Amino acid sequence: MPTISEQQIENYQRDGVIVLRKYFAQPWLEALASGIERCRLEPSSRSKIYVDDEQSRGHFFFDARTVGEIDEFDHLMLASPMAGAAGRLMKSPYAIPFYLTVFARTPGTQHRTPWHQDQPSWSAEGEQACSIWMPLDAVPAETALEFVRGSHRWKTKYARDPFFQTRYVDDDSPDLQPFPDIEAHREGYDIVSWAMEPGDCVVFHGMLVHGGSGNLPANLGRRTVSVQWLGEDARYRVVPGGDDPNISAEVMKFGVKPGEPLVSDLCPIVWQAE
Ligand SMILES: O=C(O)CCC(=O)C(=O)O
Repeated sequence: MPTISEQQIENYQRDGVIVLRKYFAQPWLEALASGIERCRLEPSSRSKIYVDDEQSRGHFFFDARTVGEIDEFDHLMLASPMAGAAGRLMKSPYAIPFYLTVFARTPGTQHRTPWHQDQPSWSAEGEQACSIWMPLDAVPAETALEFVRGSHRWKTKYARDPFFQTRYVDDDSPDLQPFPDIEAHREGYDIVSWAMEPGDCVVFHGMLVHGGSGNLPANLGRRTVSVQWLGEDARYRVVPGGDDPNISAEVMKFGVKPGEPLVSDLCPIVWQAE
């Protein structure tokens, strides 16, 4: 299993994001490509077509899958070196997978994912929460997913762009602030991103502001999986207006109650610190 150094842990804790180079070998990439194919053929009720305009702006498919739905995704969540990276970087004694998202764009798709934070829409609260974003295609710098370094410590939860599921937009929680216009004031933010190769991945905190990953050239598509990981301090919460994607319904089927750890057959402990 690839190792995670103390320096990498410190960098992740400080910046809220870190790139891991050559973390996954080729067989993982091939299996995930076939998992994405299967997912596209049999999308779940959580799937979305964000863009469908082959002629000009391309096609952009999204889905979210839990453990027990697609074998190739289960293998990544339950038996890959991803869990160890998540647990070590979150400084948690254990890591549990929450769910996996698929972002698949056809060559030439321009549409960027809007700037957002993930965790305000998750039915899991806690500091030990991260996503690991793993592209199966090369990521040239000008098409990269971008991150506002250190924004996981902002302590502000922002409302989301209507691009995302409308149920969440209806959330009238008083603590959600209007999202700042980062695109119009990019120079005011510490924005970082990385050109990547298949096998690399980026780990980022659940509260880190991020967006992008569009602007694709005509000869390059983008298939990505992003796994959401939780640690020891994570607790199940009911999001007013509904979580996005809707994982809450599944969590409740496994008997987890609000305020409890999410550890269950849906979110099993797959890595523990020695
Ligand atoms: O790949 C993308 O377009 C967005 C990824 C993302 O927002 C995530 O993984 O949380």
